[in-house]
Amino acid sequence: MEDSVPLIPRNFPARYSVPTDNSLDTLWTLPGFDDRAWRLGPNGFGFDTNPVSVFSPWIFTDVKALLFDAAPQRGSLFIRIPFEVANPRALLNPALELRYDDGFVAYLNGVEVVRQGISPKALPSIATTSAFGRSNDVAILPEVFSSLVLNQSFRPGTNILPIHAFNRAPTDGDFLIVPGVISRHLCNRTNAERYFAIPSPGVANAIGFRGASGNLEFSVKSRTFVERFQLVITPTLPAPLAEIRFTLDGSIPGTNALLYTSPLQITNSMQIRARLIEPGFLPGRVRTEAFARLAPEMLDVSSDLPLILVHSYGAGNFIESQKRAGILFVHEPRRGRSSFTNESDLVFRAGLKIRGSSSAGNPKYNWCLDCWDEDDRNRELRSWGCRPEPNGSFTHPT
Ligand SMILES: [Ca+2]
Repeated sequence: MEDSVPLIPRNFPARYSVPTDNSLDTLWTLPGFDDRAWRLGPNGFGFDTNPVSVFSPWIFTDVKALLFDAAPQRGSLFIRIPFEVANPRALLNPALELRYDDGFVAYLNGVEVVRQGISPKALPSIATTSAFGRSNDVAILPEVFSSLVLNQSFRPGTNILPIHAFNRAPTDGDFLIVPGVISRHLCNRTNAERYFAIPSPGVANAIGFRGASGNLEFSVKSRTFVERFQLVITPTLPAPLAEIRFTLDGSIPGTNALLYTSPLQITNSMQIRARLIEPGFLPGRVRTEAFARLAPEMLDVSSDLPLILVHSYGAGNFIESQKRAGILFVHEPRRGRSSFTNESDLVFRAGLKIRGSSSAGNPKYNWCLDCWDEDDRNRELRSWGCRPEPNGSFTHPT
């Protein structure tokens, strides 16, 4: 059962434009963009040259002159619709609701929230056309899109819904875009399992997620290296609508983290934390892989003891007062000698701090370390004698 409330009144006036070049880039999607020079017309944009039009009941601003009749013909229309939200946290199951023919990219306050008819990684431009043509009977049915990134992009006060709508081709004889935002009372009369991002004891569940996004595969696992290389990150299972988001500063990647669009060139020491984010699903598991570039003087280092390389990846020096995340690369002896140029026998995340009081000022101080999982929680790493409790300690060899 669904009972939806529109946040944008029917035929509400919207700004629209047909840019003739790409100089606006994504600036026009930002809330502060000055759109006063754009045309103003009631929401419900399109045209239809078919003898019998199924779009006409939905068209309140005819844009045939700007698109189909223009020379050259054009297939992209940019729209900005303002609407008010008093308290985003009080919004009940917000969603976008669109009638469209044939594709679009929708933003909310500058953040892309959903796209249709264009591949996930393509950069939209004024020349963008929809990868598929929709049947007109289907195009007039409202389609509802909800996602975590949409929920997180509302703001109190005036919100801006920018839509880049595009046709199957500039020569295509029909076009429709009717964007809206709704909030919904939902009642799931089902025993199907659902997953929830935020616990809500005492109040109704939100619509829930069908599950979590999938996992990621890295083409190269954590290791030391000398020569630069290329790193490819792919979903373990096909996920055409998913995004791979990643960070390089050790933080957990969220929906605003860097968007992975092409292989990464690894030229220096870096730590990559990535996760898959699929619309309608909880974000996937975080995966961390770390790479340590060996300085020339480290190439010839060898020992009859295990060698351990510790890197904080920009988190600064380890201190006494609290544990900081680092990555440990463990190199066991092979044929009696260990070397950093061998493949690492063990690489893991850990929280490290300087241990002891009197010895802490020594040039070679002791460390206290916990093996950490992706959420900085202690975990057991039996193969290295690293237990959740008590803290492992780590004495500098002399
Ligand atoms: Ca069309």
